[in-house]
Amino acid sequence: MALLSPSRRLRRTVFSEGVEAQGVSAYTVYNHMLLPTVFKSVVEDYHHLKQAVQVWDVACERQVELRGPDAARLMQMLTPRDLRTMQVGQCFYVPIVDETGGMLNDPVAVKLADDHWWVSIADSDLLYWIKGIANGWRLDVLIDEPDISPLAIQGPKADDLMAEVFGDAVRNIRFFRYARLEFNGVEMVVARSGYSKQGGFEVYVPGGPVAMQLWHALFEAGASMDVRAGCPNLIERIEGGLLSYGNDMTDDNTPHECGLGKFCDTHDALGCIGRDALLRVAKEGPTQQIRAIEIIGDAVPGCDRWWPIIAKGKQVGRVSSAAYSPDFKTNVAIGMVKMTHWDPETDIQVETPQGLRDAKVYEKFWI
Ligand code: THG
Repeated sequence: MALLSPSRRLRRTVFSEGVEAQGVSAYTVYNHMLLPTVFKSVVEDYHHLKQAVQVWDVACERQVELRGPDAARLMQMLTPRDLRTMQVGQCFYVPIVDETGGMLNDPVAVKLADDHWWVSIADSDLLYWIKGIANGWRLDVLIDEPDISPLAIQGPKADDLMAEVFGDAVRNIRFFRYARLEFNGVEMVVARSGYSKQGGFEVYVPGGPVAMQLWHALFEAGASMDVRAGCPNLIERIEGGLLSYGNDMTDDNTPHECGLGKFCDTHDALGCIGRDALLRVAKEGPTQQIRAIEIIGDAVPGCDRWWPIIAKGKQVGRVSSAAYSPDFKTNVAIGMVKMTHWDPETDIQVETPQGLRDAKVYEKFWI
């Protein structure tokens, strides 16, 4: 593939100089911003993530900030997930749907106060939808993109590394909760979360010199732990069934099709946009759903377009992400499969660029 031309529109991050010094070898574009995808190789990065600890520049997970008396009401209008039990100090994975029940994004919502929220977005321009809703409903809330950049610390040694830099308090942070901790006199939100199944944290880092100071402090403290710069790993995230908005689902899909029905509460009058549409799909059930797919045989190439899923000569779905897994010694994939073929262990075929391959559908992912 040809190179991408850098420009002001393709935003660098507050950590980009650190990422480049650590030898990033490939980027993708996410929320109009650089997101590293490879350092040594996807396979080397994968093994290292599972045995040590990595520091990830995920600044591209931009925050949409809601601030003001109507912030909580607006947040509940945006998602079918019931937020009534959510406390300050918690993070929730929340589907965001439009009026037809189509997925617009699958962010992490961070409740800073009743009248102050961050929506940590996946790759779609959600700011405009949120501003449109707030203005259309004349809500008393300010919406913007603050100068906050998530930095993820992921891997089995993440607790030890973070304890060196932020103190032992990090060890007591529970999954999808956060604490406010200081680094160099600057308070930061530190959450136990992240886009891997290896455990770890996300620090919501304010802009300015403190961002690169934190980057350097993590590498100094982690020298004995073999800390490296890393990034969300394609193989590991498929093994873990972590969905990627724009790849595995789009606004053509409902949360139920994405296996996110458990995050939808349509019984109550929560006032969520798209409730009527979701009520219908919840009642009738989806006719296709995200599944784990094993593609048997040699390593498949990268998946940069849908690969049709075929059974008895007919299309019954499509694969959207695929990679060879060194640990499971097979090709792991994510696909959308029609209900006629979504039962575990159903035999199917996948039309890869290298031809038709035997494959199997599973309900559960690998990790
Ligand atoms: N962290 C933060 N922001 C993000 C992401 C993140 N924004 C973009 C993108 N990732 C959003 N998508 C996801 C997808 C999965 C998860 C988080 C964000 C995730 N899922 C867990 C799982 O499936 O095991 C837990 C879900 C739950 O039970 O609540 O973590 O990674 N800040």
